Amino acid sequence: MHLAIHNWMRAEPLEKTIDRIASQGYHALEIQGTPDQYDTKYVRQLLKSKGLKCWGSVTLMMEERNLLAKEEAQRAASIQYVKDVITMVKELDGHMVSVVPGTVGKIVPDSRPEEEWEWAVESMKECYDFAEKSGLLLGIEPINRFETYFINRGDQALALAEAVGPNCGVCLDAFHMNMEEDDSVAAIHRTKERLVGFHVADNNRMAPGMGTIDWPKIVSTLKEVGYDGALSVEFCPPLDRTPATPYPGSIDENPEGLSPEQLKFLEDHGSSAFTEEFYSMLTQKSIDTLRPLL
Ligand code: LER
Ligand code: MN
Repeated sequence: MHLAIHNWMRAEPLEKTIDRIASQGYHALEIQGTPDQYDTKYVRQLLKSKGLKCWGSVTLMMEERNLLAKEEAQRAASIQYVKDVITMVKELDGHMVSVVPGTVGKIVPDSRPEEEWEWAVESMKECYDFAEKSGLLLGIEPINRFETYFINRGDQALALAEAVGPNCGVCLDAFHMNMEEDDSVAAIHRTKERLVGFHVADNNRMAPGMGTIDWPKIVSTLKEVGYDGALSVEFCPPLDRTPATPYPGSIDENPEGLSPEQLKFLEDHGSSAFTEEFYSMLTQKSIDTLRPLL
């Protein structure tokens, strides 16, 4: 197992992110699914120059992106988006793509369950065939009920992965599991054959070690089931606007380079823009908690 980190949680130049994570001792980046934004030749060089790898990417299911949308054209555009993310990861010599099938923040369905399931399977099959040809793995990621009504638990992701194809994987996320699973350890055991990615944040979505999740137990369970991929750090902190805040000055009042869509995406995760100092503290805290457990 090795340590990776996502970069969608704060808008900043990739050079800055890469410098920080290299100096803190991370091994890899799970790069945000924004293929339009990256020149892969340049990013590959940048990673290499700091001794880092690209582990994979995560789909950012914002705005109209939805693999089980009612409208066929919307599904087609969402499939093309996932294919573009796969191509980006291939060009970065990465390994996998975590796929959230529905739009983040869409918590009310607008079609019948049978129809949606069929659309989700069809869309995922198209993405899967493309990933297979590219030599990459897909991991369907369950997220909590306040971000999607569709896939919230490992068993649901497993059912979808089984309907999609023999190599279709599942990506679990300790933060979401803590909210939705009856037993996270048992869920890891049930998913083991298809586990291709694992995201980490604590129960309050702060850095691992800043909440109540039993990290030694989670990491030893991953070892027990033979998971040998990345632990991808993905905190997305709540921002305290009251005088009770333990982190005064953590809110970034004038975020640079944050588009309205990205801001909405952060808000749909219960977070917002935060300062570089706060971010660096969280990336450091994550590695301090996890590195001794690897
Ligand atoms: C993505 O990995 C995730 O965990 C979400 O909350 C959906 O973007
Ligand atoms: Mn995740």
